[in-house]
Amino acid sequence: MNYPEFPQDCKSLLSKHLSLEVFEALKDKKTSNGFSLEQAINSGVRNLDSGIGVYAGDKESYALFGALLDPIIEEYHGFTKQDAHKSNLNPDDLNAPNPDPEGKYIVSTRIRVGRNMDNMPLGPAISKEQRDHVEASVVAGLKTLEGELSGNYYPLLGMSKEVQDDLIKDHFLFKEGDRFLDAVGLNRNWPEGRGIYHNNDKTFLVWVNEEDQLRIISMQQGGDIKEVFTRLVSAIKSIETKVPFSYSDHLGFITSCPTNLGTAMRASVHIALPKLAADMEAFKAITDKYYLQIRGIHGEHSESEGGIYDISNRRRLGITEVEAVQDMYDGVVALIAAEKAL
Ligand code: ADP
Ligand code: DAR
Repeated sequence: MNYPEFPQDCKSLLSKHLSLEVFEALKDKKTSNGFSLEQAINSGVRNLDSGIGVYAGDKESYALFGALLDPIIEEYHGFTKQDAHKSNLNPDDLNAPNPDPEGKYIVSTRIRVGRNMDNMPLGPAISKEQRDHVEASVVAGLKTLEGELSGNYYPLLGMSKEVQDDLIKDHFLFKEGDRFLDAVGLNRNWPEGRGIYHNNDKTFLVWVNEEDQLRIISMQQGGDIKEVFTRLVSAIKSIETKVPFSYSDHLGFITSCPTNLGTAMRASVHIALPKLAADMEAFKAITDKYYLQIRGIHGEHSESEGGIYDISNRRRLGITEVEAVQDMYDGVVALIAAEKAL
């Protein structure tokens, strides 16, 4: 493999931190699952518009390719090798009365975490047999859930295109054919081994074997962020008794993408801010201040529609789950105040 040349306008953290020295030090290394540097960086090499451009093939990748991943993790999360991750999944510690009880701004709230099975490769390095085993293990665990969390599993294999398209359109199911995931081998054997579990109300959902082996999701209309968080915590605590999660004291919950390490949590609202949207400088000054990320209405790499934005916490590692949700909540309160003032 030759040292990849990135164009001047490439902004990915991969292009910034893959010096020739780091490349030479890592280019011939492979993890015990056979995952190489070339595989880890292929997404950023092929997709020059990547923000990060690198994925891990297993927990071991984070140590073996640390010369490249550590500076990327430090820059994205503000988290150094000396820092230790911490967790707090106690909803009582969240100070978040509904910031929009009249429903004038917040359309819906969604909080998700990524999880991967312990002692298994991550999606980029997993074999078909291992991925099918993960699906079977996770689904067996999900089928024991009770009360509000009880539901059904719907494999992608055999799902009608109409049902699949409706679930995606209504923000419940992951998109297909993501080119960033494709380039690191996360879409191999698609759609086999993939699917979605959800309860009847679709307020609790689990994606199986997309970017991570589990995406545990709580969502509902409106801005009752605390209720969404409380449901998610209850689900995480039930599932973890059935499925062992990959975790490290330093990096928290292990995920395929370094941006999701730690809490692996993204807490978001779909929120209508038409006046602020007319002043993106003021909008971004607030989202920067509260460590927020702005996405479009159909998630990552999508555009806003009708002045509605997906606003979520950007930090995931080195802060607790309560702090991640508090980041989002405090930012949303500030955004609503700014919208009201305009
Ligand atoms: P993630 O990586 O957190 O799963 P994506 O950005 O890929 O998120 O979005 C996944 C899906 O979740 C998309 O359909 C997106 O529209 C939907 N979504 C994200 N946040 C919300 C929200 N607050 N309300 C409703 N749907 C949401
Ligand atoms: N395509 C990757 C995505 C980075 C963060 N989003 C994830 N993991 N879904 C990029 O480098 O832009």
